[in-house]
Amino acid sequence: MAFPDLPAILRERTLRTEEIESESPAALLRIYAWMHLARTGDNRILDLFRQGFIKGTVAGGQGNEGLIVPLALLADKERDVVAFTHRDFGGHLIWSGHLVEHLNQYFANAASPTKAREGNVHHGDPANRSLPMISHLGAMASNVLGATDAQRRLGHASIGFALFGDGGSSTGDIHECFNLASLLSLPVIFIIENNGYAYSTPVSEQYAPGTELWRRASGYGIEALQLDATDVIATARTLADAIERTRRTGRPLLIEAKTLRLRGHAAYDTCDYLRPGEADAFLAADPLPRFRAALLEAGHAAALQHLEAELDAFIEASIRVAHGTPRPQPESQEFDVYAPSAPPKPWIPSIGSAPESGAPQVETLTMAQAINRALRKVLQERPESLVLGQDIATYGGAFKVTDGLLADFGRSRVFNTPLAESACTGYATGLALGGFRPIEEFQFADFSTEAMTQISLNAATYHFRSGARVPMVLRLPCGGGLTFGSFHSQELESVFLAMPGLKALYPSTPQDAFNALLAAYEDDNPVLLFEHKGLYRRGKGPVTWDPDYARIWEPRIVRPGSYASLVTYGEMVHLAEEVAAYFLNEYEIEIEVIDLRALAPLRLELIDASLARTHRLIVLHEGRRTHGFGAELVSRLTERHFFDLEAPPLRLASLDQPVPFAPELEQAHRPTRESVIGQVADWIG
Ligand SMILES: Cc1ncc(C[n+]2csc(CCOP(=O)(O)OP(=O)(O)O)c2C)c(N)n1
Ligand SMILES: [Mg+2]
Repeated sequence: MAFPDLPAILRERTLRTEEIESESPAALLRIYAWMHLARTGDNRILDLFRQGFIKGTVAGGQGNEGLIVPLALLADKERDVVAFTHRDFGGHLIWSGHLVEHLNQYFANAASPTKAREGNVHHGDPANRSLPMISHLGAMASNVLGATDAQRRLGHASIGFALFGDGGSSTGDIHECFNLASLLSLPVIFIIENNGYAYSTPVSEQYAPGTELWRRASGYGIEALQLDATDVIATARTLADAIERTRRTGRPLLIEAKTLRLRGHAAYDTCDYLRPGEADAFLAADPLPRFRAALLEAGHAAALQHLEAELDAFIEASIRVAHGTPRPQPESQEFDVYAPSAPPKPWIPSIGSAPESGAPQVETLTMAQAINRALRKVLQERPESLVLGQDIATYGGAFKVTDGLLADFGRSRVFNTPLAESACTGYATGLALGGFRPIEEFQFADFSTEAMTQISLNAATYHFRSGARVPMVLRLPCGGGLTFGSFHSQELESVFLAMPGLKALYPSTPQDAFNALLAAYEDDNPVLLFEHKGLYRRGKGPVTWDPDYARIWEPRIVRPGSYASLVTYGEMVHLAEEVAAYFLNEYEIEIEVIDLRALAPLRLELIDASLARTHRLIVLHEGRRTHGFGAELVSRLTERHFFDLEAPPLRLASLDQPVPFAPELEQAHRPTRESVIGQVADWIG
């Protein structure tokens, strides 16, 4: 069905500063029209939810139109960045798309912007820099920071709008973002939609009485102001000025907007926590009828009547179209958890920074040096690459893996981040959405848990829920055996890979590490690159230009054998080789050692072929046994080879406890040459 024609008044989606300064009637009627559309749309969505046509729940923006409509009209939709909240239906309507497309989202129709994979207001338009929300409050602000920075780096005079509520203002991410935006001097307007409540929690239980949210900004070196978003014209003037100022200064700004939430938290909210008379006071302050009354007073009765009738007919016609739009078909659902990667661009066939002239260049490097070389190559040959992380610039990183990169590539491309893993990962995600390809170093893999939401819920799900790509590499120095204790030694692959959408590589040699960085870099998804700290300087190995570097996504036979297939990865590959050598020398038993290399997506064909020869499976890894990655490997392989196996699979891993500190304790905790030999010998029987 064709989309209903847009009423003439909705064809304009902008508001110029001069128009609001002069209070031009056309501009005021335009603002009113979009407010009316948003309000009536929200109300009709609530009706449709109550009638059972819309599922889940709906959280409306009734009462917030006085803020979001002028803001979205004033924003430059061709270059600015925004992340709307669940109160900002009006903002979505103005930013892009036809009402039917937005309704498709609520109906969860096949043609919805999220392909019906997300409901309610969880859509956006990432191609036009409207970044979709996830439920986790506060999580989108850092994406706005990154995408705004990306726009600025591309030479656009863009600004970003990071919206969140009074409740969201308490999240750690928001505080991290205030600091990050100020530190990096990013032109982002933080807008707190302070409607007095977070679900049922009044602001008196959200932050200390006597404090005010906008005053927080001064501690971060950010200018701030407060506005009353129930006064539409004053709000529009203040916003126009704030936008112009932010575009000019390039500095962040915080606006605390006093706004309203007229229909409670969401469709199911009983609102019985409100104080007596409070609901009436909200209704009395409602910006829409007040603005309408002012327009009537100014003599626009006929125009209002006409536009309301036209808009209401448009809304009903759009609802009819959305209603008749096909439902999603499970059988036709594309399985696009991962973004398909674009065909790789050619690299200069060299491991160095200079084009190679003749014979293949082979150098003997540690793994740390090999990764440094790969980073250098990426920075040299890919202008959209950025390297960021704690202490990675002047200092060269805790493990010196980024040594010298700052000197050669400059601080705009190789830069330190503050100690804020969550916001910095969200910021990197925003950079990736904006056309850059960040490589973020976590000082230790352990600290990536600080960015759990950003990695596994936000970045990892981006493509599935919006179609946008998040190409970024998260470098994770991991693993134990170095007496670093429980918070600097963990293996976190099974924690992250329990969530869909992430890819993961775990190289065990300098050559593989070099290849892995290139392969991870050119993938269009977030890729976890596990780097075992014990391997960084554990001897050297040959590194050369390998045209088949992308084979790193498949396992490799390290050592052939006929008796059993031992599947492992990371530092344990080297231990497995020693164990296999022992069994060959002592018992003439040949164990085939397979280095998995890619933990996600799993490619098991080579292991299938190995098991078809050996009929015996050993899985070895350094992470804990319970819920460890071996559980997945053993069950998948057993499902495929159950009737062929001649012995129960053997699963070797660390103990089910935190990684202990003392060398004696840690030695007993992790698989060692002796413990693995003992367990394999018992298993052979
Ligand atoms: C991190 C996080 N914790 C809890 C929730 C559950 N939750 C959803 S909305 C909401 C209240 C939000 O209040 P506020 O930020 O003031 O926004 P408002 O709904 O008032 O616009 C809560 C607690 C969530 N979405 N995210
Ligand atoms: Mg609130």
